[in-house]
Amino acid sequence: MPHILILGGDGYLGWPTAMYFSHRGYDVTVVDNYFRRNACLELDTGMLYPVPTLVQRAKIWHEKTGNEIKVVIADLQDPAVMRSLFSGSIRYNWAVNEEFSGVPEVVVHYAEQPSAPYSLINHRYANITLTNNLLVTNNLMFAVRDYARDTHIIKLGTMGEYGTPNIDIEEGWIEIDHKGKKDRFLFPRQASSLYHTTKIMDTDLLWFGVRMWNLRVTDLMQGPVYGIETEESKTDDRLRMIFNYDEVFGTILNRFIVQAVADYPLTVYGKGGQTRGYLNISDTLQCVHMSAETPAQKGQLRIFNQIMETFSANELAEKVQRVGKNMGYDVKINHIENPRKEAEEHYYNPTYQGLIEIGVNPHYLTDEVMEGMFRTVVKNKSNIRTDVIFRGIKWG
Ligand code: USQ
Repeated sequence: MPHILILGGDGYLGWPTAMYFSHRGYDVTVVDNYFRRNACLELDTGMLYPVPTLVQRAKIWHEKTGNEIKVVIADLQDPAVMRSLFSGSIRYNWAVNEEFSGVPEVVVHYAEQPSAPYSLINHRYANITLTNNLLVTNNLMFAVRDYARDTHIIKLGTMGEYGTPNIDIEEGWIEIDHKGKKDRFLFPRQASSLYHTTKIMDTDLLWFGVRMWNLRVTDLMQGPVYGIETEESKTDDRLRMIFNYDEVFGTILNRFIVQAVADYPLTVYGKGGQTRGYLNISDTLQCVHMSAETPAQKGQLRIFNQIMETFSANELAEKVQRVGKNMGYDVKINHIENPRKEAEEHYYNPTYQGLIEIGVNPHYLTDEVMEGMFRTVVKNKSNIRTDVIFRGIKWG
């Protein structure tokens, strides 16, 4: 059984990824310091439903499937913690078999502060974002360099690294012909928040590690994710992922569906022409899985744009309104002053073929998918707190 290490295993994507790989026969270890849960408590963001701790979920998963997901609760900003995961001196907070699973063949790096608004609340939150994201990435790079040079690093990047340039967005790289000579460079990046800036810096750190020490890295430039369940989470309510609908940690479509159910007018920021590439959470798992199954070469930084289709904020609002109407909800759309500093009308034409070429089978945002999300949200309607939906964290 290949051993996969999932950093940030408690989060919206981390826990479903852990179950997905465990279900497919991988030996899984997850690490988390509960950053997301603590930040949600500190900022009073609310969640759609309570989620058992990581240790509790690993126990429930084991009871139901017989599969073990080993759990480490620790802060990966501490280099000693990161190194222990590769050297074998690791201490598990929960494991059936306490023996070290061996140097991981694959490590998936989700252990980051993932919210653009959080990174711009004020100077303190900007610093937390920068320190956490850059230190964890650097600690990972050095641990792999020192103990596990063959280990394939799959790091979650973001489409927001590219911003919204007025040219087509390539998959990570661009060939530049300059004064009669050609070379290949990372595609120009221009982040739309400090969080996105840390993701650019992560990419640059790992690109350095690839060139210096022949590391093997896949960087997945992911767009905003939507969805509230996966094949594995559906089997037991206690195995569901953390789900946020607040301004800080909720992503647009997840927020809009909750807003529709709560009879809260959809919060389209500004003109609503902001276009992004989106994907279903089940496709995130597929993309990470296919990347793990086809590792990058030694000395290769492989970059994929991890999106399945593009929509503007207006298009998403209209879809939610239409599907909501069919289900008996009178969904209103409200264009509110944009708290962010971003282009509200722009060209957007990214390439996203690479993941399909390695075997990912895309799922699209159909009415059925949205109806399923509505149904799950309705079941938890009594937990929705309308006071956390909009707080107006300003970029400016
Ligand atoms: N938006 C609204 N109304 C809302 C929320 C968002 O109009 O109530 C707009 C935003 O202004 C933005 C777009 O929808 O133009 C997407 O916003 P989002 O909050 O869904 O996503 P974002 O802040 O960009 O960040 C999310 C994840 C982040 C990931 C990123 C991918 O939180 O971890 O990296 O999506 S991307 O957007 O491609 O950079």
